[in-house]
Amino acid sequence: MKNKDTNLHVRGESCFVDDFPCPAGVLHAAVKSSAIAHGTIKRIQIQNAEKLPGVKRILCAPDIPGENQIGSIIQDEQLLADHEVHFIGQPIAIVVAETAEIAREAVELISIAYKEKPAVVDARIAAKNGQLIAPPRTFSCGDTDLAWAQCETISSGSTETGGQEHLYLETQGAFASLKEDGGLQLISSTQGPTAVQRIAARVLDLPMHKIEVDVLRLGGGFGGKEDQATPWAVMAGLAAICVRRPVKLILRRHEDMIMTGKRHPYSSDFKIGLTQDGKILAYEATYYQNAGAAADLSTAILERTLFHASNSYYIPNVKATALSCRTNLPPNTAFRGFGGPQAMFVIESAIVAAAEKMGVDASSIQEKNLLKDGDELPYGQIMAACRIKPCWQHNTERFNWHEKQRDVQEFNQKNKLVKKGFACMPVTFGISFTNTSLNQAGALVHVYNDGSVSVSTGAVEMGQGVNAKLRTVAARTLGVNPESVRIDSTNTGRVANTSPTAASSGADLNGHATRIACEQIRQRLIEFAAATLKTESENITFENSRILVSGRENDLTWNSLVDSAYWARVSLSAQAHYATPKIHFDKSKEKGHPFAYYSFGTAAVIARLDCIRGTFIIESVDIVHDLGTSLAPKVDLGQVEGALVQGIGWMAMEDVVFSENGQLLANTLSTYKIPDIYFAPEKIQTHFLENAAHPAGLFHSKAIGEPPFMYGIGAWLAIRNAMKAFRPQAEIPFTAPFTPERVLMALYPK
Ligand code: MTE
Ligand code: LUZ
Ligand code: MOS
Repeated sequence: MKNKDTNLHVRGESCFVDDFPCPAGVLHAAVKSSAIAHGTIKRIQIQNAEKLPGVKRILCAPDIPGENQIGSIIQDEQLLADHEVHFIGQPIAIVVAETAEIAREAVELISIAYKEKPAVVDARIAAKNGQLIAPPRTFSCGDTDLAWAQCETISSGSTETGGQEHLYLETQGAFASLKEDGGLQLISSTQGPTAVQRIAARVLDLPMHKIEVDVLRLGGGFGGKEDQATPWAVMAGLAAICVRRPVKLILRRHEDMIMTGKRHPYSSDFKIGLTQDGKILAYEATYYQNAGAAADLSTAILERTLFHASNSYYIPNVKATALSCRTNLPPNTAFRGFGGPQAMFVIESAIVAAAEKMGVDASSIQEKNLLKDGDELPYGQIMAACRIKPCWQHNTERFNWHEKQRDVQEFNQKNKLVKKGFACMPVTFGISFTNTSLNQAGALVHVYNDGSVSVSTGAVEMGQGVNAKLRTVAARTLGVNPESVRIDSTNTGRVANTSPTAASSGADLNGHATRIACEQIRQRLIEFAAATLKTESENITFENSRILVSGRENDLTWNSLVDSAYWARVSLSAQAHYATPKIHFDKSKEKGHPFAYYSFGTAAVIARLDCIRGTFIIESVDIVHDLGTSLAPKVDLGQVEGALVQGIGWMAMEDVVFSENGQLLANTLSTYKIPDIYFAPEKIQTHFLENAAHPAGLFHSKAIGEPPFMYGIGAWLAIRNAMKAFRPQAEIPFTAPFTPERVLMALYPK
């Protein structure tokens, strides 16, 4: 089944926030933000802006009726700065005007006088200054101090991974309109409608039931709209309340890039110890996370970094410490992988460092240490239904690693200035929100008396195909064809108290809730059909929109049964709630069983490097991925390929550059480059592991959204191997992204 939005997208008919027809009297908002990275506001002059024809109102912190506070986990972030500013791009005032152009012109006429303070943009410096978002956390198992003595090889080093701009095609935005009782409807481009509702209620001093948040679809989120869609919706709501007219607020690309947070850059230290035969005995890591100026989701992201410290490997002695460091950059936020990729880069770097010292191929160390059933992870969860070895094994055989490695070697012998590198990347990613409480979802299903079905859940469609999956779930459970199922918009009035669509678990959580709601309706209809046909309910099944008795068709169709059930006063609606069973985590011990299950896979990457120019091409990526029994194989294939290319972009192209005083320099699409089809690997082959049913999963499926992102690290490893083939003695830093400039600097050190 294709993503159900495909036809609309191709014809340009899909509606995003900015596409909804505007009601009469709509006004437009634009945001004035801080020009300095750290300091205090001495004076805000709005007179000139107010005088501009078409300007209706300028709103600042004192205009906020409730709390000027949008922080979710830690309440440390104002909607509009009232006194101190902490990053360039921090919102200070909102202009409401007849057109977006006038609003933006007025923004330029607002003048703000600041008293500047020194800015900190580096995580390690922030840590040294004691600027932490929360106390450091450590996950450990065994005893690393004792283990070092038993190690044959010990390597240590430091790594750097950069930020990443989400670059969702649809920029942040919202549309707010008033209801007759002073309530609000917010149409928001958010992954978390309930988060928007909750924070809007707090800031606008309204009960949550007076705020309805509606989301049709997003033009991409990638985590950037898990928390950071909220302020724009709240601002539109604030403006609508203050001017008593509908208000639209859409960020321009440039504004979006400057004002919103990105993937967290990390600076990390590692130490790894191995036995003579390549078993990893001990591993220590310290992560300095560059959180930016406010907590946002940083502590949750840091927690996932700790969970994935050892990636796909069993290591008996581990000590991983993580610090979330407050700097004067925009608050960094969720981005596909949520701290997992940053952790995996460090352990893979450590393995490379050890392999170089031991004179072996990193892949031999990777393979020797892969997890298996019964292994305990540093946070106490016992590995079960582990498929990392089958994925690895299958990849070596199906895609002929030995031949590939030989070809690469031969190529390198024949070519002096162009070199190839081969590398593998195993990924083991825990599925569940690490905050156990978030692992719940709701669904509301209506069957109308013509037999058509409408499904509402908390899931937000952002291109990942969750609606296609939910539709499959409802159709299969009710035994109707998918065309008779419609997935309605995500609306806080229909499904309440939802978790954001994130952590790759949108389809899992909302799919289970949909299944349960559909099962309730099905059961009622089965009993009604049994009574009508004078048989036992066990004999009744629904298939292809027909009602079968003991497997045989008869006159009853789904449509006729539903209609008679309605006239017999059988309820055709159901609401259901799902909470992931068995998961738990004790933060006081840092031990537990936080994940419902794991997603596994391996990628083998070949890179071809031009050693004169520093440019490279990713020749091929061969993937074996375990997605259980897919609910929508084409959607999942798209997720694997998209995540892979996004991951390679993070590792080898996208460079978020800030100046020392906190100004984003890569702030347009001409200075911030993301992968396009020419940069994508020349060849991607994806194989889904066979016979991989996941019994506890939704129709035996597994989550797919984030795990393949981390295959991108394989590209970094492959480029590095190509560099090593050119300069075996070069000291190549463990720094990403490997842009051509960085590659050249490492190949030709001064
Ligand atoms: N795919 C597309 N096309 N657009 C997106 O914004 N977000 C990713 C992933 N795939 C995203 C995407 C992220 S960060 C997550 S967490 C998951 O989709 C969320 O959706 P799911 O839980 O339904 O997989
Ligand atoms: N969001 C979140 C996430 O709040 N908790 C998580 O564990 C998570 N994991 C991945 C992506 N988003
Ligand atoms: Mo994805 S980072 O969980 O939105």
